[in-house]
Amino acid sequence: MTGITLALSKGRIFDETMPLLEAAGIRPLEDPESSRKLIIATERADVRVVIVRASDVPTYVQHGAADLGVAGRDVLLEHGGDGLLQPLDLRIARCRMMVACPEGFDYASAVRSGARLRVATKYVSIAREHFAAKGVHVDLIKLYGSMELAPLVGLADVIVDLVSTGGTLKANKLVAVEEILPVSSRLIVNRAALKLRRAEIAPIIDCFAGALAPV
Ligand code: PRT
Ligand code: MG
Repeated sequence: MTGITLALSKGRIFDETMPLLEAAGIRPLEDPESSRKLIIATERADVRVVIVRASDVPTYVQHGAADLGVAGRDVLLEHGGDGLLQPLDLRIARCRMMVACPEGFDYASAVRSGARLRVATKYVSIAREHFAAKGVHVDLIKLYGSMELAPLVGLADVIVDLVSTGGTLKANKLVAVEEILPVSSRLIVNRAALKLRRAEIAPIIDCFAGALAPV
């Protein structure tokens, strides 16, 4: 038996996946926040967890370096789903992908005017698709973080970012003006691994499914 590798990111995904792992009897033996280890053993000798950046989880699973992973819908939409199955919405790390702009900005008129809208975001594919569907011409400006700053210093008219409490927007005098899509994290599985090692991997998926609260 080769064992099963599960890819997780530190922070909210690890924290919110933890109760599901416990319910599935695969509690990690170390906390990635305090341990510097990137490979963490679990209570089950045949299951290990690897700690990677949130946006790298689909890459590890797609290439079979991990059999399973947990990734946000935002990350999956940006990465693309090649070689991946998404059997479960874990309904964790929930937030919303939103368009936001400075408090005084007239978004409705800007969109109606037909002029090009300058959009700063980490989520270029999601933003491109959203504005294309609305028929709005955009100049996309790719950022890797702190999107909230961009409209404040004239880099962009609006941003596309995740919002959960709204506290970050508020602190920067920005307002959400449009929801693009609701986001939660999904269990993802390497398609080939599931086919070849179904007897090992399918029960893990079932454990996650069983650990979810009824809808
Ligand atoms: O942080 P790092 O650069 O390593 O990577 P990451 O930001 O992709 O990872 P992480 O762990 O921060 O987020 C992992 C996943 O959590 C994301 O892919 C989302 O699916 C999900 N998630 C849920 C969120 C949020 N809520 C969230 N609020 N990811 C990010 N945020 C950020 C948001 O971008 C904004 O900067 O939090 C800020 C807004 O929060 P509020 O509460 O002020 O509205
Ligand atoms: Mg983050």
